[in-house]
This record gives sequence, structure tokens and C-alpha cells, in this order.
Amino acid sequence: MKPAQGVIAPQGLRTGRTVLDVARIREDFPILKQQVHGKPLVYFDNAATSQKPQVVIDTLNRYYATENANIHRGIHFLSELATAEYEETRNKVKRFLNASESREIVFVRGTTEGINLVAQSYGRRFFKEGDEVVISAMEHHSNIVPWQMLCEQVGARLRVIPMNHDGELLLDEYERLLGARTKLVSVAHVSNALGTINPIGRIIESAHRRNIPVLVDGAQAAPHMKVDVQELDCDFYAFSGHKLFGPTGIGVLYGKARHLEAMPPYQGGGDMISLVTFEKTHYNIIPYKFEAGTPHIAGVIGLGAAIDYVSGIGLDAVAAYEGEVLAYATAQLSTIQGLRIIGRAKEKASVLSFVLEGVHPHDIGTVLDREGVAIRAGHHCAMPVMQRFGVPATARASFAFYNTGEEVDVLVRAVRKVLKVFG
Ligand code: 7TS
Repeated sequence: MKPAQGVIAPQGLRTGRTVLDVARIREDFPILKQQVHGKPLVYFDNAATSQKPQVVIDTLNRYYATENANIHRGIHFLSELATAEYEETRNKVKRFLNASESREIVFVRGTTEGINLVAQSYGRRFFKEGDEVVISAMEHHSNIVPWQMLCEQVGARLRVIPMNHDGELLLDEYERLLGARTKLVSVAHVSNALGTINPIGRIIESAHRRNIPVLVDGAQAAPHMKVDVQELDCDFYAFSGHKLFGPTGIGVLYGKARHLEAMPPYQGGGDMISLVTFEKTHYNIIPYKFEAGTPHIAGVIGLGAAIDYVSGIGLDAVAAYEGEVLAYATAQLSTIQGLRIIGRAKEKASVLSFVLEGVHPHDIGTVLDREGVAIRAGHHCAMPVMQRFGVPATARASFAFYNTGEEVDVLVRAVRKVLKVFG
């Protein structure tokens, strides 16, 4: 396909000592060899969930075949082995996020559970009537609804940072929202519907100047860029393993130790206690206080394999290469008449949302699927974003480091086909 506006198709990455050999990387992902409706699979739904490298699949198999046991309780060989691997993964996550201590890493089901934990534990303890939580106009429902639930429970109020028509937050408006009543700021690092990378460092700095803690929803950032929670100085950071090439049902909540220590447990049960009598229960230390019941042990260990895999490639290389894929896809799709890209922020990561004049996004998704191209069409669990842009839904292509320029060409040809059918 001809390059649009001089943007050339990405060919993997070779800058200085950084090499990202996409053809070789694709060999690690068995699912990418599949055909769908007789066409090679082009998987552009990575924001929903990403594919798993063989090493993650093998790790899950090995765990169940040779190590399966409950953790933190048995004194037998397998239990000690499983416990060691589980806790070693906590250390891996600590290094991955550059947290200062591994007890700041809590295993949860995913970003959604991480945010709910903070809302129900931190929020229920520290919010009172009239207090405010500040979120942004581009949040996923997972970073809206838990706060609405908290607001209803304690009589607090939700305040929303508006955005401009490119999908960038209005930071002046943000500053004006912060005040004596603000108890917490909770914003997405990267928007799943628009791809905007928010200036999270500045957002945190402004809040901290007023002693307001900040939670960062990192669901769409952790798989695409290096995250350093100490450098950001965020108070909480949540992400999902399944978007980071790991298993479903496992995720991470990072929290500064002093916050986690001050928070009451989120759920009661096994492992989160140190002593139980019918009169009183003493809670375990962090992070175990927040990990009630038998956790997703296999998921944690699988997540460890995913983190090793991604770290082996290097997130700086991933970010640079995906930037090329996004620039190429943006340029190519922009050549199609009647196509409007929703989300034109200057800083974007790996998400390309668009609408076609006169065609419902679901019809785009259906035609693309027949061509083997997997995208998501809908509101992306960010209905207020759709309302802001006056569209019922968008078609969304979202990329990972195993995607190629040739795949973008397949997408563009398939979108042209949509116009032939419906245009
Ligand atoms: N926050 C953001 C920014 C997200 O993109 C998602 C999932 C979540 C939170 C929730 O993550 P979970 O793993 O707990 O479900 N986003 C999407 C998406 O864009 N399409 O499917 C899921």
C-alpha cells in the first residue's frame, strides 16, 4: 500500500542498540497463526485483551501439571514451591512498577477490582458527606461507577475534569476543581476509547500540592509504556494482567504502604487474618490483609511469566514501535473519505477510534470480521466519551507490539470494502 503523507510502514525497530524483531516475536504467539473466516487473523482488539505468548501458556500448564497447591498454609513441598513462586511474582511486579517495597503490591482480579478496593476501603474510611472525588471525562466505567457507588453510600460528590475536542484534558479546569473538599483524584493514564496519554505527572503534582492522593488507572498504559510509580509518585496504580499478555482474572493494585496500612480490609476470609476469635479478629499485615481467600495462584505465576516476557522485549522499544504503527495507521485511515478519527490528542498510545459517515460502527466491525480483522465496535465501556463526541459508538483498532504495517494495510482495505457495501 502507498504510504500516506510520507509516513512509511513500520518494519520493526532498529535504533541504536534497540531491536524489535516483529516477525520473530509473532512466532511466540500461537493464536496469531490462525485463520478466521478463511483469512489470516489480524488482531486489533488489544485494548480489550491481548494475546498470550507460548511462555505464559506453558507456565500455566507447568504450574497445574507439576506445582499445584494452596499457598501460605501447607508445610509440604508443593505448597512451599507454589508460595515461593507466588511471592517471587510479587517481587517481579515490584520491580516492573519500580515500587519501593513488595508489600505495596496487592494481587486483585484486575483493574476493576483494584479501583473498587480503593473506593470501598480507602473511600469508606476517609470520605464523609460533602467530600469530592475528581475523575476525568474520559474514564472507563470501571473508574466511574465505583466512585458513584461510594458517593451514594457516604453522600460524597463526583467532579469531572472536562476535555477538548481532540480528547485532551483541560488542566486549568482541573486545577479549579481541586479544593478543600477533594479527597481523591482518580484518572486514567491512557484512555481506552481515545488513546490519549494523560499528563499524569502534572495531574499528580497539582493534587499533591494540596495533599490530595491520586489513583491512576493504568489498564491501558502498563502494556504499552514503562511505568515508574516512584517517579510518578502516584498513591495507587491499578492494571490488569490480561491486557499485559498474561492470564485473565489477575491484576495488580499498587498502593503506598502508608495508605494500605491505614485502610481497612476490603473482604474478609482466609489469609487476611492473623488471629480469629468470635469476639474479635486481628488482621494480617499488608498486602495479605487485602488478599482474602485462595487467590488466583496460577494467574499470578502466569502474570510473572508475562512480565518477564514483556520486560525481555523492553517497554521503551514497545512504545517506540507501537508509536510507528499508530502513526502509520492514522495516516492511512485518514486518506479514506468520510472517515473521522475520534481522539486526536498530541500524545496517544496504541488506540485508534473512528467513525464512518453513514455507517454504524457495528456494521464496520461485522465486515472487518469477515476479512479476518478483529476490532471492537461499541461504546468501549466509556459511554460519557461517546456522549461528549456525539456518537453512539466508534470502531476501535488497538495495537500491540506484534502487529505490523501489513496488517494495517489489511485493515485499511477492509474499511474501504465497508464503504463499498454500505457507502
Ligand atoms: N480501565 C481502563 C482504562 C480500561 O481500558 C479497562 C478495560 C478497565 C479499566 C477495566 O479493566 P478490567 O480488566 O478490570 O476489565 N477496557 C476494556 C476495553 O477497552 N475493551 O474491553 C475492556
